[in-house]
Amino acid sequence: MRRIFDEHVIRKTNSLDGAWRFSTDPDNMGVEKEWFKGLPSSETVIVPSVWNTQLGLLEYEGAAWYQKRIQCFSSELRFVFEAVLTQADVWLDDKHIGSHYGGFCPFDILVHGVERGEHILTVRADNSFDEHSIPLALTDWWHYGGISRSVTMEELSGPCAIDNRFDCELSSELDKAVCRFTASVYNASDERKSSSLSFLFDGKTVDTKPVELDAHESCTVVSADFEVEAPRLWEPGSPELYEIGITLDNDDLYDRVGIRRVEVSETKLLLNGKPFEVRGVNRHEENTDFGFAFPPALMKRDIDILLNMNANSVRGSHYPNAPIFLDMLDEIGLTFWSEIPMWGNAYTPEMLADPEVTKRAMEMHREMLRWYYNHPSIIIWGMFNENPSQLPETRTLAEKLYPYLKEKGGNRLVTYACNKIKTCLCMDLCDILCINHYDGWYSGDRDSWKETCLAVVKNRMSELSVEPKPIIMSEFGCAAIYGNHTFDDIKWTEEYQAELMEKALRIFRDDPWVVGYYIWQYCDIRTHQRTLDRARKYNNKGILNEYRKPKMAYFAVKRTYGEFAEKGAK
Ligand code: ADA
Repeated sequence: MRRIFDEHVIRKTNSLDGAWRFSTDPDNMGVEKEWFKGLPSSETVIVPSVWNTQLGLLEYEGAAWYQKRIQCFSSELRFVFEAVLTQADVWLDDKHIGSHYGGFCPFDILVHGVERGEHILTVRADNSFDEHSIPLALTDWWHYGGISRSVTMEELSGPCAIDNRFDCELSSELDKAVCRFTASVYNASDERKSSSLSFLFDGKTVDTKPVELDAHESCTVVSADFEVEAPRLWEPGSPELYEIGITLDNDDLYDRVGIRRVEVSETKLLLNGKPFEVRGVNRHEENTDFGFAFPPALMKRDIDILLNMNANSVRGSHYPNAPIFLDMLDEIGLTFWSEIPMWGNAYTPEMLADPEVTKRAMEMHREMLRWYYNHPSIIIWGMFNENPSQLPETRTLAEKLYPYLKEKGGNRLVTYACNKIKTCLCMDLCDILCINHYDGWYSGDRDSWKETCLAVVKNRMSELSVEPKPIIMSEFGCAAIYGNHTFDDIKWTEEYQAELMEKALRIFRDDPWVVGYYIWQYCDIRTHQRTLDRARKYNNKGILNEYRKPKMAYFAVKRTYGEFAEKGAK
């Protein structure tokens, strides 16, 4: 995968980014016509990218095919796709080798018995919707398609490490951590093979275990627990990372982890035992010129902007972000909320009760944990955003997701973004209550938050007999068109937006239950013409425009966050 460090030193990895041949398939005839044997067009595109940024394809929705000649020097291959929107089917020559649903999580495909030499790799990407889609056709972002993140081919041999999960529990005094690894090992060979597997932590071998596997068999190996005395803790301001690794006779896998503890205590949020105030932004990993194929250099620029505005957290609204962005956050010390793209009110009771929708939601969460588990920056898992949580069907879904994420998600808080503050049925199924509310825009005014939002939320909690818990204001804001100024106090202007942000933040900070804020939103984003009638076909609630030019609200938030940071968490 594309990381900011080398995942492998021994294993041979080849980037398949770069030029691929490309054909759209508007009549959906590629499978029948066996396009994996050769595409009808000789057009070239650069992967990663989304097809919508090609002239003429902005609104193209459906299937498109990508094809590339590859050279293999090993008969055992692993292809890692970091993201294909949304349904992917993959062929090696004329053999279908795998498929995957969900546009924002990596997936891998193991292939064995490949003849050395030249082959054709083909990917069919399809971003059309069906009745079980996650997300549904109604979204407040552009519906891009294509191979939007990097592709890698790895050459495997013998037993090799495919996944590596690191767990640790800190003592109550935070002066000792008990840690363990869980590795999944695959025998990429046609014979029974044995190997010696070593777990490395901070440059030292902490355990070694023999593994013996039949041809193409997998197993899970758990290290013995080991102790880290006086661990250097990960937190914003001192993002201490440890290098970890797994080595086998002929293979290796490296990662970086942090030791930290996030928890709630009554209405407080604690990071490493100290109150933590979330000064956050909602950020779509989207750019007008690149869509969801967001270049790492621009990620770094976004991080510089976030640090400049005194933020300490990002909500990856509304889908898992690129792994390399998470690497950057781990390293720089910004916290992150990761969620699946289950978005909005359009889910009907029938859809929510449909076992296929539940299956897809569960699978997306399982994948998010698989690929993102080791990132210390992730302190929150989000189950869904603005699902109709007044419906018993949403509650039934949350009853499945919440315990799953608590049990399997490591030391993280689990939540969902709620906008049904009067009628929500799920307020007990989260560690921290996250509220999306738009006073001063869709309802209320810029001063009304206490009565129209905070009091209502607390009242609903007491109606449901839910014990007090911390509240995060997970979305609030209003649209302002970049450069639209006024002497009058009117919506859509930079002045109105700046005042709303500052007023809202101060009201929230005064409430003892509110421990954090994610402004909606970091920057303007393209949004779909078909679904929402938004000015310029953009969601204009960014405090930056789509080219990251600051509006007045940016400076208001920077000033207010800076003041909060100076005063320290409540
Ligand atoms: C919701 C939603 C966001 C965005 C926002 C808005 O809260 O979660 O994705 O659509 O509303 O701008 O109205």
